[in-house]
Amino acid sequence: RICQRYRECRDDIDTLTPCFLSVYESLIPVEEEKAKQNKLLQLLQKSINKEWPNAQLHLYGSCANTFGFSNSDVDICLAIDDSNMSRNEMLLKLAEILQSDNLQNVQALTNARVPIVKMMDPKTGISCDICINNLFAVVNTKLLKDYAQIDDRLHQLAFIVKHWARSRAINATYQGTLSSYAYVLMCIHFLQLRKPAILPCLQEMEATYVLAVDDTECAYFDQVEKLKNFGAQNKEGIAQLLWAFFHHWAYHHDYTSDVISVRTGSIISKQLKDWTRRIGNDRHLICIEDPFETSHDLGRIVDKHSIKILREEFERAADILQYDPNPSVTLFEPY
Ligand code: 3AT
Ligand code: MG
Repeated sequence: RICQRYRECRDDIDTLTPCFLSVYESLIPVEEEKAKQNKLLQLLQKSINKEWPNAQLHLYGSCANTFGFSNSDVDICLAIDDSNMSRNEMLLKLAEILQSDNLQNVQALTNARVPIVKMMDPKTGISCDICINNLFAVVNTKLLKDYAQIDDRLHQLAFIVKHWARSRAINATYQGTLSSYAYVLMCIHFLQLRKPAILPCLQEMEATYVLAVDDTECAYFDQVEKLKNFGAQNKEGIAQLLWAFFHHWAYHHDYTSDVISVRTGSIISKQLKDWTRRIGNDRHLICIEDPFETSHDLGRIVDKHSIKILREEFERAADILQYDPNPSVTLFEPY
């Protein structure tokens, strides 16, 4: 591993950029897809308002943070103020409303970390997860969307990394691998640390957006249109960045002591977070700090077995970008 750490990137890396850009373009959802999602949202809003006139639906996750594929699920948050009902009662009632509106596979998952109702719209085939009053998700969705507007290379990198993770079957938290949200944070952090930096750290800048969620103040600089030229001094193309991204996670990241933190735009220590040992099911074998729920490690679901799989996949990807004659194909070969 040591000798691999210091090797240089292949000479022809920039000639690979056009191939990766066409992979990226093939992943961007078409406008019709968005229109279908919005229509479904309006229908749901209507049927929910019959029961709860003041309730509001918000899109979150990849259909609102701009990192969605055309076949991504639609994540919806129901914002409602009903002090007469517990959240579980609301979830069960929501499931009832949806069922009577002929939505299919309606399931209330009341015991999940973020309890949700799952369902599928038979007319469009769109699957949805609906959570209740989860404002953290709405705020972290906005943060990701705002970062995406600063430099196009974040979008390119994150789409390709998500596509790679799906192709290689390492994008499933229930199997101990990472969520899409975690992969996008890894990309943002990586671009914050490039030299010169491609992304700033919005949470370290003067706050222009502030929202209190429970007892946490979520604050950051959100006037991103003023930051359009932020990364201009860095001329790296997407192929070079992919090479460096996978190299970082394969050969440079210190898994024993480092936590990546988009909130601070830096690496912080596991010691500082008290994430050095296993507590219950949280193992902290790869540490990704949530930008707002800072006691939350997005890597905590990764176990002894899946960390090995993840690291082997990072190494495979780094090696493909280094040596393979056709990396924009080989990288995504199904697992
Ligand atoms: P897909 O395109 O659906 O794969 P996504 O961005 O919708 O990507 P997820 O489905 O993993 O990502 O998650 C949906 C949103 O839920 C993203 C983020 O706003 C929130 N979220 C997911 N996991 C966490 C988490 N562990 N902590 C806080 N928020 C989370
Ligand atoms: Mg989603």
